[in-house]
Amino acid sequence: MQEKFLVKNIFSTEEKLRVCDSVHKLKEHWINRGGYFAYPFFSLGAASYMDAREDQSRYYQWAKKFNPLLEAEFAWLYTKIQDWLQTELGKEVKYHPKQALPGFHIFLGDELFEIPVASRHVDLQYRDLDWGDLKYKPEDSLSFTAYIKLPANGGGMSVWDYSHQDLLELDPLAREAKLSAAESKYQKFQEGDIVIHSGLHYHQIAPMEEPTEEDQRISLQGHAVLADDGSYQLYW
Ligand SMILES: O=C(O)CCC(=O)C(=O)O
Repeated sequence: MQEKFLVKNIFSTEEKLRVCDSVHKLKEHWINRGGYFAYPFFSLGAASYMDAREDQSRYYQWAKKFNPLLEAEFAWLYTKIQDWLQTELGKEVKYHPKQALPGFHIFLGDELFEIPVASRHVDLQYRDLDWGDLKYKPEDSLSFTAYIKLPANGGGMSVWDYSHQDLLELDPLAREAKLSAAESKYQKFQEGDIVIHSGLHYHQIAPMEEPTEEDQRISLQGHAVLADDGSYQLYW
């Protein structure tokens, strides 16, 4: 079965520029995520899929550090996204007070991004977090991305028709083999789009097409769990 995407273009040119300016203003706080090859990939904010994987301490330390910074600079953006999600989802939407606020993925143009360096994954990282007393329905989690700036040749996600459930019984090697053998679909998005999906189909930040040094890919990334009280609780 195919993943369904809800896509709306909600950001004006001024708003996109404002976000980009703010992201660059906070450059000293970008975290280099380029790993061994030091490719120019950064985050602004703590991300559970990278920072809470083995243990939670770095995630919560960074959430404490980055949340006030992000809140001070992007309060208007968080309100806009919260209002939009509430309207689209027909449910109350809250930023969970304990978790990291949705933050930014930042890629600067580099030919290395022509190869798919991002991970192919499903979004199950809520499992790695401490939700305190909150009870939620894991099957109703969702992911959202706001594409603020995209490379000149476009950007989006590679998406596979396989869901987490489809490949659950396979061991990691067999799962990778199955995904590698399968075609993915390049789901292109436009600057200013915000996109909601289940996060439960295998997906990956799509490689860039002939990137130049002028290109940038800046997106706001968040996820949500549906709490038993009927509210979506947002985090990164
Ligand atoms: O930036 C994107 O296109 C998607 C990012 C993503 O899949 C994620 O962070 O879970």
